[in-house]
Amino acid sequence: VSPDTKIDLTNCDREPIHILGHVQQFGCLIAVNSDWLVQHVSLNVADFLSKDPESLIGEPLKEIIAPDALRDIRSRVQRLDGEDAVERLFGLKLLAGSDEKFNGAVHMSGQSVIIEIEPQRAEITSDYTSYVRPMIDRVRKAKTVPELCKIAARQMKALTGFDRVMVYRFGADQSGEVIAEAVSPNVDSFFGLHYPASDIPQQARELYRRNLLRIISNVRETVSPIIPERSPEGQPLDLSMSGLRAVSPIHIEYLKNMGVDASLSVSILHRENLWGLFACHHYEPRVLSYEIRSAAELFAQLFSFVLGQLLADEASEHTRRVQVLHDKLMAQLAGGQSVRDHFSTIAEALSSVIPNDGVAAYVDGDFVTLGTTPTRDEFMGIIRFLNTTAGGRAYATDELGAVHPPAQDYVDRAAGLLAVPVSRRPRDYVVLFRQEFTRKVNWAGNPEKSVTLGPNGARLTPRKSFETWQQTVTGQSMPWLKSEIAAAEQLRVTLLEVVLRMSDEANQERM
Ligand code: BLA
Repeated sequence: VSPDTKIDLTNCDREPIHILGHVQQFGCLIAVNSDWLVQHVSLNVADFLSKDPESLIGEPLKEIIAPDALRDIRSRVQRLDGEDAVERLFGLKLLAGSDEKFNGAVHMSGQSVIIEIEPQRAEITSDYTSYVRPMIDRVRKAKTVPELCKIAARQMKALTGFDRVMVYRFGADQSGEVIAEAVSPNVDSFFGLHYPASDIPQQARELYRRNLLRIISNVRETVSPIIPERSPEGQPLDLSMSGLRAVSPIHIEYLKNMGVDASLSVSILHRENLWGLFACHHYEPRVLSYEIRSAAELFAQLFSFVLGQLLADEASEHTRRVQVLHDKLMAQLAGGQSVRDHFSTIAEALSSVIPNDGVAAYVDGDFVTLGTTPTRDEFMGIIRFLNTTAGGRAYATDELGAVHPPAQDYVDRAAGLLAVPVSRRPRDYVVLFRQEFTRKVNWAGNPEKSVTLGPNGARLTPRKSFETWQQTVTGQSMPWLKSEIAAAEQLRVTLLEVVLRMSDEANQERM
């Protein structure tokens, strides 16, 4: 980074973490080309296979490992299915004439086959799936998302033996919160703490959607370089799907600053998106056997399904309640009166599915309210704002003052609104209001100072202090949930029908 380069957090997003060219020491890597000639090895093959790394480059793989093992590896490569597929091998006898067993993984990286090898560390069965069934039986009993995450954190802790297992959930702004945690005795809690988006940069999140598990077994070890650094075509080896990949030095520094010696994280996906992570810390170096890592990954995948089901159940229950409400409203509002006459019915109906502090409506020049709302004059200002913004659909903001500055003067009455247009042209609205809700957010360190300049000048370093930093958020209401906005949109259609019917009837009476 040159001194005049602007240092900002987007620099983090540009670190090419998939081609950093090193593996961790708990295993070694061999990459071969389509002729099964060795293209790259990590220098630590010497420790595992007792071979001189330099001498292996260009050699046929069959000269290096035992025939049976090679046959197993080749058949797994044939089984690879799809771009990011990885096949696992357990109990390989790689060395001719030796009974020593290894575990391995194979995957494609461009035209190369990457073979990752580590000693078999567990005496236990290679049937890692057998660990997972009882874990899933436990989590399936949960009725709510927080309960589910709490049980899952405990199960994950029992499986991996990490000192701290957290369920870390991403928010809409990509910052995150620890929503469940299981810790060893004498380990302080991070429950409820928030972390800024920049702690996990964009390219890392993208990678974690493809490769679900990463372990950093010892933040203090010297990682092993892959030789040669580049292929004959001049390309570094893409380690996106590797399990041994040594991670970004910036992140290593972050973990050291946190006082962590080993880290494990497993992705939690919801509809292809990264919903959160199991984030785990250990206060000593920790190498997990490949079986346990595989079980942790499978557990997280099944957990994601259970989570998806709970979230879908919650959403469909809401939709069902709104449907009931629709039917009820259509029946109740059949008569020929005006919206004013029915306002309390409408307001109460809306409030039964979308909690609020007040409801106001402006229909055909009529202004009616219930509960805590802005005044008529303030409301007319809001209407003008909505006419340029809402675009005919339900519109929500939890910080009206940020988009409509006059509202800063009445946050005590309306800090957030959810507006439902009830005529085809912009003009008439039913609006739900929420008052200011002052809340405290506990951050792990000041989020505005998530990086500092390092001792060597213009180099980004993660923050040193994770001491709780309390932010007081003002000027905002409780946020409108996605399901609430969806309900409002569903009810907009109902109200539109009702309003049209009323004005039809009114017109007929006039004729
Ligand atoms: C990666 N950052 C990560 C990862 C986690 C976090 C979980 C995934 C790797 C792992 O499993 O350890 C962050 N860890 C957390 C958080 C908690 C936790 C939030 O336990 C909360 C409890 N990090 C910074 C800054 C930069 C940065 C300023 O703070 C960039 C300048 C970078 N973080 C960074 C990078 C990675 C990362 C580059 C990717 C590491 C890799 O996979 O190579």
